[in-house]
Amino acid sequence: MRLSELATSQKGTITRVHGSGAFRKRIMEMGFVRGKNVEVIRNAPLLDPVEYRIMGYNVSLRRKEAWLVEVIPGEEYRIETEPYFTTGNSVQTPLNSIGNGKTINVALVGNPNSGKTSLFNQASGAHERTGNYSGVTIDARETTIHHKGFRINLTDLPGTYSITEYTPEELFVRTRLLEGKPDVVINVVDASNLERNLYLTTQLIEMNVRVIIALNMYDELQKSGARLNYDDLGSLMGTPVVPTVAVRGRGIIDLLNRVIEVFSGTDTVARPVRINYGKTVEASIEVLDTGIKKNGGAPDGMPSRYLAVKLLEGDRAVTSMLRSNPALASLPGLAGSERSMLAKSFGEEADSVMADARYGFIAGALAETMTPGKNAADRA
Ligand code: BGO
Repeated sequence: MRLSELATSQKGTITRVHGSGAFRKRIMEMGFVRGKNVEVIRNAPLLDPVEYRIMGYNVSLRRKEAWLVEVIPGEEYRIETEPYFTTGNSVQTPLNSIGNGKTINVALVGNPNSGKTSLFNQASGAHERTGNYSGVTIDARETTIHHKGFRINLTDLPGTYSITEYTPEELFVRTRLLEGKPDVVINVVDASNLERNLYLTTQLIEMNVRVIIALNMYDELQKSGARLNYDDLGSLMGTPVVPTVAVRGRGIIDLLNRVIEVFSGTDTVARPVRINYGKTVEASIEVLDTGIKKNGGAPDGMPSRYLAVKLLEGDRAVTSMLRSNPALASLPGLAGSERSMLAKSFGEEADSVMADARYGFIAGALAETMTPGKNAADRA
């Protein structure tokens, strides 16, 4: 049946997402993927939109959008995640080389409401000055912090759920990361809603940037009774994890210490990891990655695997960037053939399969490191 057919308070398990383009990708990134539980918060007959709860968030969808999501009623129904989504060392060099200077450029990224502003204010308030500057239409705040003999330029980028291309904020964040090449990225995540927040982290991992996770709202996680071995989580994801309670300024100094260690290459946890999409998708990524490398390589030192992944997902910004590059102009066509082949093989679009894989990667990492507390049921 369709999601729009569930009544208020009814729960369901998602089996498939139909539709195409931006809408489908967007809701998949919000967590509407195969196997996830969803609950109807408010569904009044003939009224739009309908409100749902998924992965600890309330999301409103228009009725005709909810009709594109297939569900099985009930939350007992479990769809097992493929077990092969493991990490492996990446063969690619990170976007940024190890630093040896005394100035560190750090970008702050995270979901809205993860506590990014609180963290930025605490970090800057304790130090020297805060300035504002503008992007094209979007503001990013900057501050300079002096810590242990280093000058840390901290830029607060707009809050986003994903780093794709569907909102100006997302594109702004992506461009600032790929072109601005900060030395270190601090990814602020809401510890009380890890599964959803770590989706953005998987995208950062794919960009091959040096990431540190600020495990914010750690107080909320502790209050819920959940237990998390955050050191192990960091090892699995190749990103150091530092618990913080930004509103109280807790953990900020540890975070800055870790920034210096990652920048200097002395951190033992930080390493590039690869999200494994499974044999069939990996073969398509390999075709595109090799195609990019054979034709002069990725522009501006971008990671070729990242571009291959984006091409396979049908990312319009990456597709048009490569089309305008004579050496790489054939790649979007090749990606189209690979996408068709994958759609036949999986019975669903490549971007669905890949969003599934990212959530599988997160689920695998959390299964090994976290014991959920109360209120966990609605996030399953
Ligand atoms: C309100 N722990 C807890 N418990 N809360 C935190 C933490 C933390 O570590 N860090 C931030 N918050 P932003 P974005 C609020 O504003 O920094 C809280 O969007 C309220 N406001 O105080 O704005 C923080 O920049 C009324 O909460 O996040 C803020 O990423 C009642 O998380 C919220 C309760 O933080 C978002 C909270 C009128």
